[in-house]
Amino acid sequence: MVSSPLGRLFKSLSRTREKILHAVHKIAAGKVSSDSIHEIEALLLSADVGVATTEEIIRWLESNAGSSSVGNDLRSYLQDLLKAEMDESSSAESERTVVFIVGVNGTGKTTSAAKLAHSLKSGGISVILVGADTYRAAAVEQLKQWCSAADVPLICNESAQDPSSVIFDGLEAASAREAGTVIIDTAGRLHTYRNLMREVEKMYRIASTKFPDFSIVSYITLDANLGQNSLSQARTFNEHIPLDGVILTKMDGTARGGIVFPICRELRIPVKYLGVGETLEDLIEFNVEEYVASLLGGDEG
Ligand SMILES: Nc1nc2c(ncn2[C@@H]2O[C@H](COP(=O)(O)OP(=O)(O)OP(=O)(O)O)[C@@H](O)[C@H]2O)c(=O)[nH]1
Ligand SMILES: [Mg+2]
Repeated sequence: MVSSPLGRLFKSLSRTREKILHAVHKIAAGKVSSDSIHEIEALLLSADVGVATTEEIIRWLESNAGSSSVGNDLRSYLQDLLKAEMDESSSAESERTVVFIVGVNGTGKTTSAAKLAHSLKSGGISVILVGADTYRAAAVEQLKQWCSAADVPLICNESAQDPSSVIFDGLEAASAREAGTVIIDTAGRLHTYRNLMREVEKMYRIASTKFPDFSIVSYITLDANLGQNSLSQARTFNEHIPLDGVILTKMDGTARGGIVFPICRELRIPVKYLGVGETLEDLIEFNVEEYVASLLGGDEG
């Protein structure tokens, strides 16, 4: 059983790593033909590293081909590419924070909300979950089960129609209880449905205008298996509410774990967490060094 977070990350990235390492070994051998460049390009693209980053990596590999330290140098190079875009200053969840979890249907919002609640609680922060998915009857039941597993209080209203009213009630209750972090699970919505996107705006507005004591953080869940499609989801959500970060879910088992590069470098939204499974423990705080090490076959944690 792989138990440490780094071990789980390493395991999750195994299929992506296979592709990247195959590419690196080709170029490290020092024989750069146009055929091998095409092959490397195809490998990087199929790992969803994105066109722009693939081109940059190829240029870098060409000028470093044959070097005995190409593996280590590539590690620093990839770390620098990502670090340039990571917003180190934006703090994660602290006291009096509202965390909005938004995203397209089935991308892992509810599961991630529960995992995050569990992780914050384990770190000593008092957490309340608010179930603002008023569309599906089963949504509250799903959240109830998670909250009971994580031993976190849940505020919901099974008869409510308007998610903003649930959020209002939830934040009022949280204010009274002096809860530290309030995590809001929202309904899945297609980014192309304008009415649903306006509803997100309204929810965000309620929290920001009526509850100024809370700072707001909003995260979008993106399913790593959706590859480049997820970029347009995040772009559109970001036009409606300011996104502070990405929770990249279902990293376990995907061969497209390179998607972190276009998310950070093209969207310029930092990846904050990685979902690596279906249990409460399967959420990893994103860290550039650990991610790149796992991608290139560094030490298994
Ligand atoms: N393997 C794996 N499965 C995940 C992960 N995150 C979520 N899932 C699974 O994905 C499915 C959908 O997850 P939910 O959390 O219900 O997704 P959602 O975004 O809340 O869905 P809607 O509310 O219907 O929009 C469930 O079967 C989860 O167990 C992950 O990191 N890894
Ligand atoms: Mg849900």
